[in-house]
Amino acid sequence: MNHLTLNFFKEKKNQVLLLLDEYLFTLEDMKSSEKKKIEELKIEVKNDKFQIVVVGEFSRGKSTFINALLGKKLLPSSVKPTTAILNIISYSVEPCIHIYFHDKTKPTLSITEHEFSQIVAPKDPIIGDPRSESEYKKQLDFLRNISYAKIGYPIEVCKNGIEIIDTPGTNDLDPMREQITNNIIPKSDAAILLLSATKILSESELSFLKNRLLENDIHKIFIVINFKDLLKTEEDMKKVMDYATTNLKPILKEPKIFMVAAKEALNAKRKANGEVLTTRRGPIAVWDYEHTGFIEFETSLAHFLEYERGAVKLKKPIQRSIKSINEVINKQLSFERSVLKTKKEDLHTKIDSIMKQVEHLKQISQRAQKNLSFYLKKEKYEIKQWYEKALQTIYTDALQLFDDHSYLSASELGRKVEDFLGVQEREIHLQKFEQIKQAVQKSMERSSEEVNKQLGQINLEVEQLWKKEENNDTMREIDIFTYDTGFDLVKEVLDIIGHSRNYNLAVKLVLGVSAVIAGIIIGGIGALFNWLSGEDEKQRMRRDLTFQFEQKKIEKIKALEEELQYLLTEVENKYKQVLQDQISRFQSQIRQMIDSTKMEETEIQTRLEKIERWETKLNMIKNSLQSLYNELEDSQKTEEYV
Ligand SMILES: Nc1nc2c(ncn2[C@@H]2O[C@H](COP(=O)(O)OP(=O)(O)O)[C@@H](O)[C@H]2O)c(=O)[nH]1
Ligand SMILES: [Mg+2]
Repeated sequence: MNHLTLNFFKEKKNQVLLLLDEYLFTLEDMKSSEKKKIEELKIEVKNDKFQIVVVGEFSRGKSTFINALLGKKLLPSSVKPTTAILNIISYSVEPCIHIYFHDKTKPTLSITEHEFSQIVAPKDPIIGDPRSESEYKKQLDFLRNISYAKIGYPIEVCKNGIEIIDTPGTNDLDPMREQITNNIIPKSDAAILLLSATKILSESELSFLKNRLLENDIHKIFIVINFKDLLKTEEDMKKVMDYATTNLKPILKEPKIFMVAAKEALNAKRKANGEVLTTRRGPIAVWDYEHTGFIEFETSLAHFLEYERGAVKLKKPIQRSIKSINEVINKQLSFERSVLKTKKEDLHTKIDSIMKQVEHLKQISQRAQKNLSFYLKKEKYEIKQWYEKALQTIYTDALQLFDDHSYLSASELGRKVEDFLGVQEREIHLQKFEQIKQAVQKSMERSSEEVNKQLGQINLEVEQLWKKEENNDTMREIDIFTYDTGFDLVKEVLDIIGHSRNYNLAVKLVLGVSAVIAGIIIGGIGALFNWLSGEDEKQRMRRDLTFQFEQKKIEKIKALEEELQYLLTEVENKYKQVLQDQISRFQSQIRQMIDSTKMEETEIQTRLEKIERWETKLNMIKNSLQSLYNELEDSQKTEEYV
């Protein structure tokens, strides 16, 4: 029983991989330097993962729901709210659980399933018993140091590269909310929001949807109403569905809403897998899987992942391969052909001139790199300053709002501040991305002027070889002039960074995981120690809030620093790489020209025939990639009408 399959996507992915192999084979034959790039692209296509994130408030059945998806009771679930941590579940032949700590110098900890359940749900303290209370506090301290847990298990569902992220439950004013909406949901492929059929759409949940999810790609959000089994009649179910639809429509336009009984789905799958389900009172009556609502949900999710995500994800590498083939045909092959057809005395003059130009390019490239490094450092400092100020402003305003409305009840006050923060934090987050983007672009532009000019100059010299040939062979070379030979260094680097797997990973790690956890602790621990103090509620709330903001600011600035550090180093590296690639391309062109001056007429003829064959082959691969691309695009279009 494996409902969640991604067959269409897998098939297309394999076809792309086969075509890339063919392309690589030809590049190998040509001894082209393009090979490295395509090998990296292949790894990227192979390793692509689907991340599904499950979010919701406490006790909505998140852990049970994930267990049901997996068909195995892997995550502990509990009747009372537990202090959860972020869990990342993925496929592994051998079951394993690893705990990662905030402190990166601390080694990861490998633990058993039993130890895991004890960590995630520490036993309640006996209030008044100092030993028990201190034991409890020690356990919470341990939890506080955990960044996230990685759970590997041989689960069918995850075999297709699916990763499931279990997030801690959040309420109003929980800093975790911001992390989930700004960092986890945008980077996941699908987000599942769990609601309860018996407490359908609380104020807090509506506020979460309205204020936090606004800017997200709402297509990928699945609304799942759990606890279907607690509704007695079909009529009740319809009422709950209607209520949810009416309230969600203004926010999500066309929400995908499902109603499930996660606990029953889990039991049905466990039974089907051969597990014997009993309690002390005897065997458990298990629902038919068909009645749990899971089939509808899993089918829709798989469909979405296949057509919308899978197709989108594959289209990018296909486009890049086509671009690469075009470049090889237009730059490498056509170049060599024109060199072979140029008169030898003309070639000698050309070689001298281009060699000098490339020497100059090397010198100014060094200078450009130094300048870039300098400008980026300056920008980094300025972004940090801006960010700190912006955070301070919203937190001050939030406290002011709190004071201005202190006549409200504690819960109304909480909502008021949460609604305000939801919008403001989102805004700053988006501004931050824009600022970083602009800083990178500005710094590169400022340092690239001279280099770009020189690159254009050399390109022009090389191009003149073709221009000369144009007179003899107009038909063949016409392609080159419709093809843009102009090269923009800044655009090229930005393009590479945008595709760089390392960069995506870094952002995922830095923003997605470490920053996230900063949030839970503050919110979670504060809430858990409520029973220790008998202070006036609002006073304590204000103090908690002030403390939370201070901590949040520190953590967020630290996260920004890490993110910038990683990103800016990546920018410098890629910049250097692109420049070097350009220089080596010119150098190999010079070599080709020198070689050509030494060739006999018959050799030249043989070589020209080879070039012809390669070109035909590359065009064939390109056409196949293009039709795959069209097929993917069509699959997305038809999906809209399903
Ligand atoms: N009756 C019923 N109980 C459920 C269902 N799903 C979860 N539960 C129970 O609800 C409680 C909270 O579930 P849990 O998965 O720990 O929620 P989480 O805090 O959101 O992770 C547990 O006692 C579960 O057994 C369901 O579909 N039906
Ligand atoms: Mg849970």
